[in-house]
Amino acid sequence: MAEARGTSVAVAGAMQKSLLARLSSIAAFILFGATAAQAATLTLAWDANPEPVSGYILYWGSQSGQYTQSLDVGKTTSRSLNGLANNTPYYFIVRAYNSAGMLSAPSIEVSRRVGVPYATAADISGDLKTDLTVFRPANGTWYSWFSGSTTTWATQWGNGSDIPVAGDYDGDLRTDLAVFRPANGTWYFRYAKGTSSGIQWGNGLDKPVAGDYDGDGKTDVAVFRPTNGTWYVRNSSNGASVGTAWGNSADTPVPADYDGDGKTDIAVFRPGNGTWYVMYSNTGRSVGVQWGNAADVPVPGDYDGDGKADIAVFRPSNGTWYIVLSSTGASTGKQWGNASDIPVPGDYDGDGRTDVAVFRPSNGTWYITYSSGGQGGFQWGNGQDIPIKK
Ligand SMILES: [Ca+2]
Ligand SMILES: [Ca+2]
Ligand SMILES: [Ca+2]
Ligand SMILES: [Ca+2]
Repeated sequence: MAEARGTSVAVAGAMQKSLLARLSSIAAFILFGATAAQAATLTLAWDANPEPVSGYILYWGSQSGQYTQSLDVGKTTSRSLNGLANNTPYYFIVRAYNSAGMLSAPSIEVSRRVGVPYATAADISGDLKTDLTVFRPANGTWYSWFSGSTTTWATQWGNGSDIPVAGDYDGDLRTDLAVFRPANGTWYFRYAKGTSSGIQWGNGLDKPVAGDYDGDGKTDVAVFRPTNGTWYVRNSSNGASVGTAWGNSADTPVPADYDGDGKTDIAVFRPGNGTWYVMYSNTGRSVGVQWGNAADVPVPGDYDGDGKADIAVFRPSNGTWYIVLSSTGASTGKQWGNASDIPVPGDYDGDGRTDVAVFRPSNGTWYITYSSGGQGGFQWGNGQDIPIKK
């Protein structure tokens, strides 16, 4: 029950606000996501068009921009769709029509994979808000402060030479503590439910790139091997091992769901030419997008809340975030942070949109600017800690 409630809230707020801000003449569009508990059903909702309308038409399909089905839902601003296929991505738009039969321009496209859990990054407590969490190498302890509460929590897991690789490995919508140990190429998991396990995957030269590559709602163990530019993924759904050559030794892996089909896409940022090379999981198509330069830190996230990761960089030299919004293609710049800060994008307010945020080692403070409005500063951690962002 908790899963269904939380997921709905997170997705809904995102769509509404992002659309209201930009598309005043088009129906704003929100989407209440399905979870494993309410499979094959989605509820879509949108704001009334400001001009007089006679009704609205929903369009959807399983490929971005290709809407194979539509439904005239009349003069209403929400609709539940039943009978959608589980483990299938759906892409939606909505248009208004008036008494003359004129159609409004389409809304932005929103997407959701049906019937799988959608965890929030670095959400230890499971309320679908990113929590403030640091891993302290000095004692191998994780310290978390749950967003919007006074609750704090600490658990020892890992040691000083481990790389934290938090994720929702069991698909219960709570982030599990996990470390990758370069010394033996082993991943050690401490699940939110209290159990633990380990698996050997990768070697000491590999970069861990955990993500949900097979789209079952559970984080998959994965490494990028710089020596041969190959990604080695272990699918959580069936244990299969998949190797994909993508990138070279100088690249920074930037896995995220850029096409919004619910599967993490293999992607690299190449500092030498400031180009992002993304392989879309839904179509197999690949693209190269020039965005950023060699000194920038890649910070992909879903800043506009349309279900697709946005290409983005943090530029330390001027403390500015440069983001390309996937919903419109528009780019934005936001000054937030300084050269010594560590960017920690996450959804701290739980509205389904990634918030711009930094961790400042010099004073152990998190500075967050919320997508839903307002800002916050929270002292949590110290200069030797590693802030957790996924
Ligand atoms: Ca998975
Ligand atoms: Ca994808
Ligand atoms: Ca997006
Ligand atoms: Ca947010």
